[in-house]
Amino acid sequence: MKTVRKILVSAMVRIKEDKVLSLVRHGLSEGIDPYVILEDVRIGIDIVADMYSQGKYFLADLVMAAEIYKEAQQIILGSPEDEQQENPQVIFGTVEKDIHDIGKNIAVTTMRQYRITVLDMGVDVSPDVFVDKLQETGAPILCMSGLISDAYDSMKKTVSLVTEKMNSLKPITVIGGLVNESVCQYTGADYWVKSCTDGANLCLKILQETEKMPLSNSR
Ligand code: B12
Repeated sequence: MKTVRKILVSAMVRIKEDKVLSLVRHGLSEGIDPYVILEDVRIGIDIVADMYSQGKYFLADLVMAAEIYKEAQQIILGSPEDEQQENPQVIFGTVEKDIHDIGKNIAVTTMRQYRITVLDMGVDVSPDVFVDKLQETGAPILCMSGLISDAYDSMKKTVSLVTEKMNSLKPITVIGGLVNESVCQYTGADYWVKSCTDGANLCLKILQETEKMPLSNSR
Protein backbone atom coordinates (compact mmCIF):
# COMPACT_ATOMS: atom_id res chain seq x y z
CA MET A 1 0.00 0.00 0.00
CA LYS A 2 2.86 2.35 0.90
CA THR A 3 4.42 1.71 -2.51
CA VAL A 4 1.23 2.54 -4.47
CA ARG A 5 0.89 5.80 -2.52
CA LYS A 6 4.53 6.78 -3.06
CA ILE A 7 4.29 6.10 -6.81
CA LEU A 8 1.00 8.04 -6.95
CA VAL A 9 2.50 11.22 -5.45
CA SER A 10 5.50 10.89 -7.74
CA ALA A 11 3.32 10.32 -10.87
CA MET A 12 1.31 13.44 -9.97
CA VAL A 13 4.49 15.48 -9.50
CA ARG A 14 5.63 14.31 -12.96
CA ILE A 15 2.13 15.17 -14.33
CA LYS A 16 1.62 11.70 -15.80
CA GLU A 17 -2.13 11.67 -16.38
CA ASP A 18 -2.60 8.01 -17.41
CA LYS A 19 -0.33 6.74 -14.65
CA VAL A 20 -2.07 8.82 -11.94
CA LEU A 21 -5.54 7.69 -13.01
CA SER A 22 -4.59 4.02 -13.29
CA LEU A 23 -2.93 4.19 -9.83
CA VAL A 24 -6.07 5.80 -8.42
CA ARG A 25 -8.19 2.94 -9.83
CA HIS A 26 -5.66 0.37 -8.64
CA GLY A 27 -5.58 1.90 -5.15
CA LEU A 28 -9.38 1.79 -4.93
CA SER A 29 -9.46 -1.85 -6.07
CA GLU A 30 -6.85 -2.66 -3.40
CA GLY A 31 -9.18 -1.20 -0.76
CA ILE A 32 -7.07 1.86 0.11
CA ASP A 33 -9.19 4.57 1.80
CA PRO A 34 -10.46 6.78 -1.10
CA TYR A 35 -9.75 9.92 0.92
CA VAL A 36 -6.16 8.83 1.49
CA ILE A 37 -5.77 8.36 -2.26
CA LEU A 38 -7.19 11.81 -3.00
CA GLU A 39 -4.96 13.34 -0.31
CA ASP A 40 -1.92 11.88 -2.11
CA VAL A 41 -3.07 13.43 -5.38
CA ARG A 42 -3.44 16.76 -3.54
CA ILE A 43 0.04 16.48 -2.03
CA GLY A 44 1.28 15.95 -5.59
CA ILE A 45 -0.43 19.08 -6.94
CA ASP A 46 0.89 21.14 -4.00
CA ILE A 47 4.42 20.09 -5.02
CA VAL A 48 3.66 21.01 -8.67
CA ALA A 49 2.43 24.46 -7.53
CA ASP A 50 5.66 24.94 -5.51
CA MET A 51 7.76 23.89 -8.50
CA TYR A 52 5.83 26.36 -10.68
CA SER A 53 6.62 29.14 -8.16
CA GLN A 54 10.30 28.17 -8.37
CA GLY A 55 10.19 28.43 -12.18
CA LYS A 56 10.63 24.66 -12.64
CA TYR A 57 7.25 24.20 -14.33
CA PHE A 58 5.21 26.26 -16.81
CA LEU A 59 1.70 27.58 -16.15
CA ALA A 60 0.34 24.95 -18.58
CA ASP A 61 1.84 22.23 -16.35
CA LEU A 62 0.03 23.56 -13.28
CA VAL A 63 -3.27 23.79 -15.18
CA MET A 64 -2.76 20.22 -16.47
CA ALA A 65 -2.08 18.99 -12.92
CA ALA A 66 -5.33 20.65 -11.82
CA GLU A 67 -7.19 18.78 -14.60
CA ILE A 68 -5.73 15.47 -13.44
CA TYR A 69 -6.76 16.30 -9.85
CA LYS A 70 -10.30 16.94 -11.11
CA GLU A 71 -10.39 13.62 -12.99
CA ALA A 72 -9.04 11.72 -9.97
CA GLN A 73 -11.61 13.46 -7.78
CA GLN A 74 -14.38 12.35 -10.15
CA ILE A 75 -13.23 8.73 -10.09
CA ILE A 76 -13.02 8.79 -6.29
CA LEU A 77 -15.99 10.95 -5.26
CA GLY A 78 -18.21 11.03 -8.36
CA SER A 79 -19.20 14.28 -10.03
CA PRO A 80 -19.50 17.35 -7.77
CA GLU A 81 -23.27 17.43 -8.44
CA ASP A 82 -23.51 14.12 -6.57
CA GLU A 83 -22.31 15.87 -3.42
CA GLN A 84 -24.95 16.63 -0.84
CA GLN A 85 -25.82 20.30 -1.11
CA GLU A 86 -28.87 20.48 1.14
CA ASN A 87 -28.34 22.18 4.50
CA PRO A 88 -24.76 23.20 3.69
CA GLN A 89 -22.53 24.04 6.62
CA VAL A 90 -20.25 26.08 4.37
CA ILE A 91 -20.99 28.37 1.43
CA PHE A 92 -17.83 28.61 -0.66
CA GLY A 93 -16.95 30.68 -3.72
CA THR A 94 -14.29 32.68 -5.52
CA VAL A 95 -15.22 36.33 -5.08
CA GLU A 96 -16.41 38.84 -7.69
CA LYS A 97 -13.93 39.78 -10.46
CA ASP A 98 -11.76 36.73 -9.75
CA ILE A 99 -11.88 33.54 -11.81
CA HIS A 100 -9.09 31.51 -10.18
CA ASP A 101 -10.60 28.23 -9.04
CA ILE A 102 -7.86 25.59 -8.84
CA GLY A 103 -7.24 26.25 -5.13
CA LYS A 104 -10.94 26.74 -4.37
CA ASN A 105 -11.83 23.39 -5.94
CA ILE A 106 -9.14 21.64 -3.91
CA ALA A 107 -10.26 23.38 -0.71
CA VAL A 108 -13.92 22.42 -1.34
CA THR A 109 -12.96 18.79 -1.93
CA THR A 110 -10.74 18.75 1.15
CA MET A 111 -13.58 20.05 3.32
CA ARG A 112 -15.88 17.36 1.93
CA GLN A 113 -13.19 14.81 2.80
CA TYR A 114 -13.55 16.10 6.38
CA ARG A 115 -17.31 15.36 6.09
CA ILE A 116 -18.23 19.05 6.01
CA THR A 117 -21.17 19.79 3.67
CA VAL A 118 -20.15 22.51 1.25
CA LEU A 119 -22.12 24.38 -1.38
CA ASP A 120 -19.72 25.48 -4.12
CA MET A 121 -20.94 28.71 -5.74
CA GLY A 122 -18.26 28.76 -8.45
CA VAL A 123 -16.22 31.82 -9.44
CA ASP A 124 -16.83 35.57 -9.80
CA VAL A 125 -19.54 35.43 -7.13
CA SER A 126 -21.03 38.82 -6.27
CA PRO A 127 -21.73 39.94 -2.67
CA ASP A 128 -25.50 39.86 -3.38
CA VAL A 129 -25.40 36.27 -4.59
CA PHE A 130 -23.42 35.19 -1.52
CA VAL A 131 -25.88 36.95 0.81
CA ASP A 132 -28.94 35.49 -0.94
CA LYS A 133 -27.55 31.98 -0.61
CA LEU A 134 -26.55 32.49 3.04
CA GLN A 135 -30.04 33.77 3.90
CA GLU A 136 -31.69 30.92 1.97
CA THR A 137 -29.61 28.16 3.58
CA GLY A 138 -28.68 29.56 7.01
CA ALA A 139 -25.14 28.18 6.56
CA PRO A 140 -22.98 29.13 9.56
CA ILE A 141 -19.72 29.64 7.59
CA LEU A 142 -18.85 31.63 4.48
CA CYS A 143 -15.56 30.74 2.76
CA MET A 144 -14.18 33.10 0.11
CA SER A 145 -11.25 32.51 -2.21
CA GLY A 146 -9.32 35.27 -3.97
CA LEU A 147 -5.96 35.52 -5.72
CA ILE A 148 -5.93 38.91 -7.40
CA SER A 149 -5.76 42.38 -5.81
CA ASP A 150 -9.32 43.20 -6.95
CA ALA A 151 -10.52 40.23 -4.92
CA TYR A 152 -9.71 42.03 -1.68
CA ASP A 153 -12.29 44.75 -2.38
CA SER A 154 -14.85 42.10 -3.34
CA MET A 155 -14.19 40.27 -0.07
CA LYS A 156 -14.53 43.54 1.88
CA LYS A 157 -17.83 44.36 0.11
CA THR A 158 -19.14 40.87 0.79
CA VAL A 159 -18.26 40.99 4.50
CA SER A 160 -19.92 44.45 4.79
CA LEU A 161 -23.09 43.31 3.01
CA VAL A 162 -23.30 40.11 5.06
CA THR A 163 -22.91 42.14 8.28
CA GLU A 164 -25.50 44.70 7.17
CA LYS A 165 -28.13 42.23 5.95
CA MET A 166 -27.73 39.41 8.44
CA ASN A 167 -27.00 41.12 11.79
CA SER A 168 -26.94 38.53 14.55
CA LEU A 169 -27.36 35.68 12.03
CA LYS A 170 -24.09 36.69 10.35
CA PRO A 171 -22.00 33.64 9.45
CA ILE A 172 -18.32 33.30 10.35
CA THR A 173 -16.27 34.55 7.39
CA VAL A 174 -13.06 32.84 6.27
CA ILE A 175 -10.79 33.94 3.43
CA GLY A 176 -8.06 32.03 1.57
CA GLY A 177 -5.95 32.18 -1.58
CA LEU A 178 -3.33 34.92 -1.87
CA VAL A 179 -4.20 36.50 1.46
CA ASN A 180 -2.49 37.39 4.73
CA GLU A 181 -3.17 39.10 8.05
CA SER A 182 -3.28 42.60 6.48
CA VAL A 183 -5.77 41.45 3.84
CA CYS A 184 -7.85 39.88 6.57
CA GLN A 185 -7.91 43.14 8.53
CA TYR A 186 -8.70 45.13 5.37
CA THR A 187 -11.63 42.92 4.39
CA GLY A 188 -13.00 42.56 7.92
CA ALA A 189 -13.14 38.76 7.60
CA ASP A 190 -13.06 36.74 10.82
CA TYR A 191 -10.23 34.41 9.76
CA TRP A 192 -7.68 33.88 7.01
CA VAL A 193 -5.95 30.61 6.17
CA LYS A 194 -2.86 29.56 4.25
CA SER A 195 -3.95 26.15 3.01
CA CYS A 196 -6.95 23.95 2.38
CA THR A 197 -6.13 21.67 5.30
CA ASP A 198 -5.83 24.67 7.67
CA GLY A 199 -9.21 25.83 6.31
CA ALA A 200 -10.87 22.44 6.77
CA ASN A 201 -9.52 22.13 10.33
CA LEU A 202 -10.67 25.65 11.16
CA CYS A 203 -14.20 25.03 9.81
CA LEU A 204 -14.41 21.75 11.70
CA LYS A 205 -13.43 23.57 14.91
CA ILE A 206 -16.01 26.33 14.29
CA LEU A 207 -18.75 23.79 13.58
CA GLN A 208 -17.90 21.81 16.70
CA GLU A 209 -17.79 24.95 18.85
CA THR A 210 -21.15 26.11 17.49
CA GLU A 211 -22.45 22.55 17.97
CA LYS A 212 -23.23 22.20 14.29
CA MET A 213 -21.14 19.03 14.14
CA PRO A 214 -20.49 16.26 16.68
CA LEU A 215 -16.92 16.05 18.07
CA SER A 216 -16.67 12.46 16.84
CA ASN A 217 -16.70 13.66 13.25
CA SER A 218 -13.02 14.71 13.25
CA ARG A 219 -10.85 12.68 10.89
C1 B12 B 1 -3.14 29.34 -12.45
C2 B12 B 1 -3.18 30.85 -12.51
C3 B12 B 1 -4.06 31.44 -13.42
C4 B12 B 1 -5.00 30.63 -14.30
C5 B12 B 1 -6.25 30.28 -13.46
C6 B12 B 1 -6.84 28.93 -13.82
C7 B12 B 1 -7.90 28.54 -12.86
N1 B12 B 1 -8.87 27.82 -13.37
O1 B12 B 1 -7.87 28.86 -11.67
C8 B12 B 1 -5.34 31.67 -15.43
C9 B12 B 1 -4.32 31.54 -16.54
C10 B12 B 1 -6.74 31.60 -16.03
C11 B12 B 1 -5.08 32.98 -14.68
C12 B12 B 1 -5.64 34.19 -15.02
C13 B12 B 1 -5.29 35.41 -14.44
N2 B12 B 1 -4.33 35.61 -13.52
CO1 B12 B 1 -3.54 34.22 -12.56
N3 B12 B 1 -2.40 32.95 -11.64
C14 B12 B 1 -2.37 31.65 -11.65
C15 B12 B 1 -1.22 31.17 -10.74
C16 B12 B 1 -0.05 30.87 -11.65
C17 B12 B 1 -1.47 29.96 -9.86
C18 B12 B 1 -2.70 30.00 -9.00
C19 B12 B 1 -3.01 28.60 -8.51
O2 B12 B 1 -3.90 27.93 -9.04
N4 B12 B 1 -2.21 28.07 -7.55
C20 B12 B 1 -2.30 26.66 -7.07
C21 B12 B 1 -3.41 26.54 -6.02
C22 B12 B 1 -3.49 25.07 -5.56
O3 B12 B 1 -3.02 27.35 -4.91
P1 B12 B 1 -4.00 28.40 -4.21
O4 B12 B 1 -4.93 29.01 -5.16
O5 B12 B 1 -3.20 29.28 -3.34
O6 B12 B 1 -4.94 27.47 -3.27
C23 B12 B 1 -4.46 26.77 -2.13
C24 B12 B 1 -4.70 27.53 -0.83
O7 B12 B 1 -4.49 28.92 -0.97
C25 B12 B 1 -6.12 27.13 -0.46
N5 B12 B 1 -7.21 28.08 -0.78
C26 B12 B 1 -7.42 28.86 -1.85
N6 B12 B 1 -8.50 29.62 -1.67
C27 B12 B 1 -9.03 29.30 -0.47
C28 B12 B 1 -10.14 29.79 0.20
C29 B12 B 1 -10.44 29.29 1.46
C30 B12 B 1 -11.61 29.84 2.23
C31 B12 B 1 -9.66 28.24 2.00
C32 B12 B 1 -10.03 27.64 3.29
C33 B12 B 1 -8.53 27.77 1.33
C34 B12 B 1 -8.23 28.31 0.10
O8 B12 B 1 -6.38 25.90 -1.10
C35 B12 B 1 -5.35 25.54 -2.02
C36 B12 B 1 -4.63 24.30 -1.51
O9 B12 B 1 -4.10 24.49 -0.25
C37 B12 B 1 -0.98 32.44 -9.84
C38 B12 B 1 0.44 32.60 -9.27
C39 B12 B 1 0.54 32.16 -7.83
N7 B12 B 1 1.74 32.03 -7.41
O10 B12 B 1 -0.44 31.97 -7.13
C40 B12 B 1 -1.37 33.57 -10.82
C41 B12 B 1 -1.87 34.90 -10.28
C42 B12 B 1 -2.83 34.66 -9.11
N8 B12 B 1 -2.62 35.44 -11.40
C43 B12 B 1 -2.50 36.73 -11.52
C44 B12 B 1 -3.13 37.52 -12.52
C45 B12 B 1 -2.76 38.99 -12.54
C46 B12 B 1 -4.05 36.96 -13.41
C47 B12 B 1 -4.84 37.69 -14.49
C48 B12 B 1 -5.41 39.05 -14.09
C49 B12 B 1 -3.91 37.79 -15.70
C50 B12 B 1 -4.41 38.63 -16.85
N9 B12 B 1 -3.74 39.74 -17.03
O11 B12 B 1 -5.38 38.27 -17.48
C51 B12 B 1 -5.94 36.68 -14.81
C52 B12 B 1 -7.13 36.83 -13.83
C53 B12 B 1 -8.40 37.05 -14.42
C54 B12 B 1 -9.43 37.17 -13.30
N10 B12 B 1 -10.35 38.06 -13.48
O12 B12 B 1 -9.38 36.47 -12.30
C55 B12 B 1 -1.59 37.31 -10.45
C56 B12 B 1 -2.34 38.10 -9.37
C57 B12 B 1 -1.55 39.31 -8.94
C58 B12 B 1 -2.37 40.29 -8.18
N11 B12 B 1 -1.90 40.62 -7.00
O13 B12 B 1 -3.40 40.76 -8.61
C59 B12 B 1 -0.81 36.03 -9.97
C60 B12 B 1 -0.36 36.09 -8.48
C61 B12 B 1 0.43 35.87 -10.90
C62 B12 B 1 1.47 36.97 -10.69
N12 B12 B 1 2.50 36.74 -9.92
O14 B12 B 1 1.34 38.03 -11.23
N13 B12 B 1 -4.22 32.78 -13.64
